[in-house]
Amino acid sequence: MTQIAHLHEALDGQRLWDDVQSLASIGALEPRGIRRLALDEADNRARLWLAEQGAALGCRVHYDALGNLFLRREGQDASLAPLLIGSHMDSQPRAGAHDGALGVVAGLSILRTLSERGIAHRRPLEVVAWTNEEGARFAPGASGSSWFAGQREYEDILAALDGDGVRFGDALQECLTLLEDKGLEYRPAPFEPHAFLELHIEQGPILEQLGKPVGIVSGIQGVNWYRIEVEGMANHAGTTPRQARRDAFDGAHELVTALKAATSGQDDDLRFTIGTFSLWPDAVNTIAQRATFTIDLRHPRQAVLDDLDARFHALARRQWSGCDAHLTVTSRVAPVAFPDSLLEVLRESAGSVCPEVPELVSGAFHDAIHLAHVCPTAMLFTPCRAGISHHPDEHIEREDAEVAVRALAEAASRLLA
Ligand code: HGY
Ligand code: MN
Ligand code: MN
Ligand code: MN
Repeated sequence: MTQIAHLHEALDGQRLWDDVQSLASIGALEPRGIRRLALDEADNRARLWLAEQGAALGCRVHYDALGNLFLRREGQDASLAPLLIGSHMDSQPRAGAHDGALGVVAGLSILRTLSERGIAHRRPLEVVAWTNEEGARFAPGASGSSWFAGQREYEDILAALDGDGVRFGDALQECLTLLEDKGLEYRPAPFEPHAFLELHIEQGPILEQLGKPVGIVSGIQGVNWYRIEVEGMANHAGTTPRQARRDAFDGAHELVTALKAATSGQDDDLRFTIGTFSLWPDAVNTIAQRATFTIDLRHPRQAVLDDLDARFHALARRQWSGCDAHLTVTSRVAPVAFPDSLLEVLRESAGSVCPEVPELVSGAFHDAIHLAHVCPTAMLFTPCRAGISHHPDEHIEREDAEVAVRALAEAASRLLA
């Protein structure tokens, strides 16, 4: 019987890659990429696929009140808090196949190895797929993990609406009913894991530039999301004289220019993104009554986020081209630094499969940003080609993924033993 100490060598690279491809086929787009928006039909099918894999390995499959899915493999001492490994399976609208998915499949491959090789371990292991990490359909993101970690209220999450006016709570109820009909075990309440580990693609260029298959993530930068509505007055595009116009597009344009100017003095770590912008009533020959846009603001230091938050609120209180602005903070997540005790386990583990493993701070948020508030948490990265992500061209090399999963397995073996 294989000992837990040899878990990472026992892991079957081909099965890992088969699992990557199986999950990638759910919500696949032509000619490439995937679409699995939170709680849509494909995202729910991915849950059923994962549940089937777990059941076939003898795991107990639970889901909680947010639709987070857990595959549990008992250890010799069921009273111990489980090691939790996982990530998310929901995606951006036109995404690559590995953002989040690789971290779930990595957990599954460790479960598969433990089960098929009959490896004994003291502590239980749970592999998790968190609900709505991306926030692309229902903002803000990381719904499942933030609720599990007590960072967001259940009712607030359920009230979110998607672009078609569908309420998160209604989409969630469909998902929970599906899981119940499949006979999965409902375990509503969160629990305190022993530790949480997440493997994720880097979604940046650093590891590829260093030529390294794995990296240790020491923390995640903070992220604020805003929605801004600029209110003018609709009117005839051709007859309304200049001085009588209250054009919401002009107002938004001026306000965006001022917001960007407010960030100009910041260091190069700052990230300011306007990813959505819409006009209403959205007619070629009608002056816009309303302009609505979002801001995604990120920085490793909370003080910088707080300073810009105050400036953004001050700018939103002014008039712009005769229009009023209304700023709503839709998400504020503080930066986190992972504990050195767990990073040390990752250094030793990753160091056993790869020399000189680099360490970096994550530019993207992950479910780990919330789990860090409930248990020792840390992450591993593996490179994706040119750092491209949130795009169908997202690509990982099988060999890199395998090294990174073996590093994760080695860390798991130390925490399960
Ligand atoms: O936006 C993010 O950082 C994550 O990929 N959802
Ligand atoms: Mn992700
Ligand atoms: Mn993502
Ligand atoms: Mn390739």
